[in-house]
Amino acid sequence: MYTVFSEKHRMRDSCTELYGGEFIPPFECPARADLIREHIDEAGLGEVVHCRQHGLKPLLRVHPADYVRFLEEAFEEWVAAGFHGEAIASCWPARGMRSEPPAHIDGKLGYYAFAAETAIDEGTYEAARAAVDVALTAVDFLLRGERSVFALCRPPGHHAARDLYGGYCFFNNAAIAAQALRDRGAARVAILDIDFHHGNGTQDIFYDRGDVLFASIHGDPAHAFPYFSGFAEQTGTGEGEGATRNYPLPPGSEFDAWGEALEAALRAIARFRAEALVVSLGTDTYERDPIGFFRLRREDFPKVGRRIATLGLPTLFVMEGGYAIDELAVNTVDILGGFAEA
Ligand code: SP5
Ligand code: ZN
Repeated sequence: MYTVFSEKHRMRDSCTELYGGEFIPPFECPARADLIREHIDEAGLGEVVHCRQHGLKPLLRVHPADYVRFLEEAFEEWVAAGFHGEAIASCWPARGMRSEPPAHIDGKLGYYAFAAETAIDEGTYEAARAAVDVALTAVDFLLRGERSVFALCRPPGHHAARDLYGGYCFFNNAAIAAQALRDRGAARVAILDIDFHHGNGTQDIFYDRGDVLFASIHGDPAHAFPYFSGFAEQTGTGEGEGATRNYPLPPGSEFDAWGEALEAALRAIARFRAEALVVSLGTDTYERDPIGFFRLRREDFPKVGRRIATLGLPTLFVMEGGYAIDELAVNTVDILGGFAEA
């Protein structure tokens, strides 16, 4: 399996995450992608290729221009406003207030953010753009006839909606890839999101569409970030009715329950007659992940890859979360290896 990678991910190197009332070094850090990159060679998964630039056009199929410009200029505006730390939202257009972007950067951050844990720093925009190029280069490989490709995206993307960032995500790499597959000939595309967290951004982007199925297995929003999205009753709207499938699971869920949800998601994808599959691949489902509450074990991850392979679809794996830094690379590459050997 080919992997697409960009060193530019390292430009996303914020030093603050708001967690439990403290500022801590972010869970979502450059070492994550570098360790996975190294382990791909150790495990012999296949060749690693650099991404190619794809420009803004395929990105603008998902995110509006005002949002892209905001992310491009946010840190500079923040510094120009006289602030000394990283750019963090602190005031939102909550219930009953007017939802329009104001002129001041402090307000703009609240307008475009849905969560405060994610700080914007100097290199964030460039790294996030490179992650999109990684995903789009992987699409090129898939359309050239590869059975599967791994887009080693960082920063991740599945929490980003059309004009919302948060949950460590800025551009929705998986959604942009799915839209590119649609635009380049696939009649129906399925997105399987196996990150521990609900892919609220991806769900929102495709919620009213019948041509892109979104299926997600995640921590029950009653107990897990992003709290306000990912309910089993959310099944899509209009043309998209039935094309969103959520499988929330309670704290402590192990592979028996998780694997059953996976089988249900795979059946939904098979019934949908997708022509291509995008997997939002997070390994924060691991029992020792510091922010997830599922209990998948090391030996479960190859099984996950093997089960996904039973669909027999051209498959694009897009990296999302996973924060148990010592085992992240092994678990992630084990899913890919399980798929490749099936
Ligand atoms: C891509 C991805 O995995 N994003 C996750 C963003 C989660 N950010 C909020 C984390 C809040 C964690 N609270 C967990 C308490 C653990 N004891
Ligand atoms: Zn996650």
